[in-house]
Amino acid sequence: MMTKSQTLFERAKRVIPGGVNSPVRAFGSVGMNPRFICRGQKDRIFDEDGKEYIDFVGSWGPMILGHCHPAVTESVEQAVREGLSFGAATRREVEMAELICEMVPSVEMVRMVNSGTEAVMSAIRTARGYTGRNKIIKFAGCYHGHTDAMLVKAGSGLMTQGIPGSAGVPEGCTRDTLTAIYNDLDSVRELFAANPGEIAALIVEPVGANMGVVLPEEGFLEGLRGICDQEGALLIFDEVITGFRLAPDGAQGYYQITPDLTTFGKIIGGGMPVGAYGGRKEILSVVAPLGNVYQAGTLSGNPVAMAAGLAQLKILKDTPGFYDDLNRKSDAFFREMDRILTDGKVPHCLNHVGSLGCVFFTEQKVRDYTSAQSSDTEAFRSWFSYLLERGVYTAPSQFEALFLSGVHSEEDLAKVLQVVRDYVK
Ligand code: KE4
Repeated sequence: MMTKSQTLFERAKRVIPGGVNSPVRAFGSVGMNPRFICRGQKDRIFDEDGKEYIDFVGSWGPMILGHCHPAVTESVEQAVREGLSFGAATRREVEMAELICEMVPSVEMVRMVNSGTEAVMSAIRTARGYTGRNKIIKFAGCYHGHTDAMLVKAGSGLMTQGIPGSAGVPEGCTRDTLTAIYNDLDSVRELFAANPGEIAALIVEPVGANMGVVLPEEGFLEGLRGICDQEGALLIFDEVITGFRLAPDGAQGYYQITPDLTTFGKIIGGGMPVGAYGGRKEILSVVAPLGNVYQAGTLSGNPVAMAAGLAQLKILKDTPGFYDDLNRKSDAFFREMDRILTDGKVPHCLNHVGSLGCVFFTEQKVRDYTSAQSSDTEAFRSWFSYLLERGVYTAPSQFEALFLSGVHSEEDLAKVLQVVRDYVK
């Protein structure tokens, strides 16, 4: 007898490539069928067969307040009743832009788009338009969405499937994309030396979260800031994951490094399709209609999406101690998980910062794309399925992150740690 999820998956595969609208959802690398989720509530999600899970994916980052937060739901309901979309200027877009500029000091001006991919694509075009240069440096293992120029040694689903590049991307689209090694400043200096005066920008995930979680080592982010200043290139922080997650002002606040441009997504939409890119006024002034770098979008700044994002960001900004509590709770959780795996003599490397974490099954310290790839994906597969069968829903790929939210209860986290103890046994 097929489960409802299996029946839906068979139907989906007939009409959607791979049966999913994003490869990371396919459960391919863990050799299982995806669970079709029908609803969520706080830190729980429920599948079509009535199974309940403690959710550590949280829609890959957006659900930092958990599912169906009443204030977010109410704000969306209100907006929906006024009209879904006008393609005209609206009040909520101004409020959203003002709120992002207030919460992230390095952002003086910001443009809304519909996804993190669009935010990165637009930020890169802006950097090229502002500097008049073409080349871009990215890091192996970092994922910046699926815009052509970024599909070079990318992380996330490409790393999971072992396709560092993508078919359908002509050489001309990636000719100007240079790849450096995360946590290796010399590899960045070499690229600048080999391409003097040609590099428009360097884009980095200030915490790598698409090759599993890889932390910036002491001096790495500061080093990037210094090199970009020296070379007249823009430093772009891709904070689609870390933005409004590590701190109100994201990784740039957490690590106290000021980028020239920042890309956002996920949390700023509260679960609705939203991306944004912003930075210094003089840089954003090149963007049409103010300047001659063109970027547009039918649903950019959509009032319903803004309503969801505004409600979520306001709670994050106005809840006293939200980040201290979330980061303290998460730190304790990951440290205890690490201790259980160490005591159980499970070869692993657990990287975590704030409410982001990842368990690699390797003896190595994971600090870049190569060391991340040393993880035993078979061991990961057994870990993943053991947890899933016991109601713990984590990313179905070694090269993704675990996300905690403000509503993951101490009781639920204790339950998960007990499952990990049982796993180790
Ligand atoms: P979207 O286009 O998926 O909204 O954002 C692209 C993106 C850009 N930058 C960073 C640092 C990102 O992590 C992402 C998207 N992250 C993946 C999960 N690792 C999204 C999940 C998916 O592709 O379905």
